[in-house]
Amino acid sequence: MSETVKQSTNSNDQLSGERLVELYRTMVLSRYLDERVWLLNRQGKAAIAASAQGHEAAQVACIEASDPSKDHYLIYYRQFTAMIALGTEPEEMLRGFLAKEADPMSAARQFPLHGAHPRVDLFNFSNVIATQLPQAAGVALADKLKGSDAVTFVYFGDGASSQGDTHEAMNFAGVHKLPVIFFCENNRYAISVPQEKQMGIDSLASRAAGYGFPGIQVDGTDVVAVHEATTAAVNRARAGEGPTLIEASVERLLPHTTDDDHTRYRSAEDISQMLERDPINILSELLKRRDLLTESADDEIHTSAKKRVNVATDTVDAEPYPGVETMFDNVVKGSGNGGNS
Ligand SMILES: Cc1ncc(C[n+]2csc(CCOP(=O)(O)OP(=O)(O)O)c2C)c(N)n1
Ligand SMILES: [Mg+2]
Repeated sequence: MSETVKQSTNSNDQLSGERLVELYRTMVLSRYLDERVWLLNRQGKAAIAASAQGHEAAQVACIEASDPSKDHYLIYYRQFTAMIALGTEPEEMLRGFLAKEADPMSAARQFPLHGAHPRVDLFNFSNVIATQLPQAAGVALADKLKGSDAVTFVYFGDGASSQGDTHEAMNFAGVHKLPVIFFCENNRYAISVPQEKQMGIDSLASRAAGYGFPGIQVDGTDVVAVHEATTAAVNRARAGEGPTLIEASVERLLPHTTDDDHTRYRSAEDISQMLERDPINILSELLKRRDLLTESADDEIHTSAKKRVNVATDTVDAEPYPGVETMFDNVVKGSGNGGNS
């Protein structure tokens, strides 16, 4: 049932030139903010970060094919760009990374980008991999029972696809034809474990056949191709035809997290090849080829993103940490055993 790798046809996709430039703008902002967080970690200010560098095109294009006014998104820790595309402000992201009092996600109680972000309807994101998939099946089931045509998007990595939770969620969603899109960002690594040591198949999308719904492999560095594939999956889901598995092939341009050094397990050749698949360069070249972006407009996009990130950094750096007296606020306590349950 799975199809081969989709490249953009540029023929029948609905993305206008104007929207393509807007998506590029979001990707560039995400890239600078992501780089800044990495620097803040090296300065000892941000405890840990997982980067979306290399995943930006897949994330913006998928969201672009959705309807944030009604759809649901269950994200994972590498969804930096998706969070921005869904309306999270750079300040809000930084408050999480710098564990400031005003962190909207966990009030500085958890890892950065963990917890929930109610203002943009994002909930329960965690680094316990694959837990979000059965939850997504549940959200989609609720929508189906309510008669809503909302679609649930759930994001995960190639490593998470080996968890039992993933199998259970896809099986359940296939049986009940739930309006859920399983969006796998396959960067070929689960921390240091390469894909060939994680699974005995080349195409993760081919697994969908075992659950009774289509699986599609798409070039995740190609905004137009991801948008086309996701639009088709959204149409299927809204029409009551059930789930789709999209495997977006991306690159993880940085180590797994700020605590990792991928030169210890990736060859120099692997690293130099993946740098050629940087989605920001790919989209910039596409826009210029199509006369949608001039060099000076490109410079302006980069300059304004840098400024936006500088303003956000200065603002949040000056904000207070939570007071010691608030230590037990927002913490769920057990009962009957002194709060140790
Ligand atoms: C249930 C569980 N097992 C193991 C881990 C440790 N762990 C954290 S991230 C990760 C790799 C996940 O790789 P992948 O799903 O490919 O996502 P990526 O980080 O590459 O985007 C692992 C094994 C975890 N957080 N949760
Ligand atoms: Mg991975």
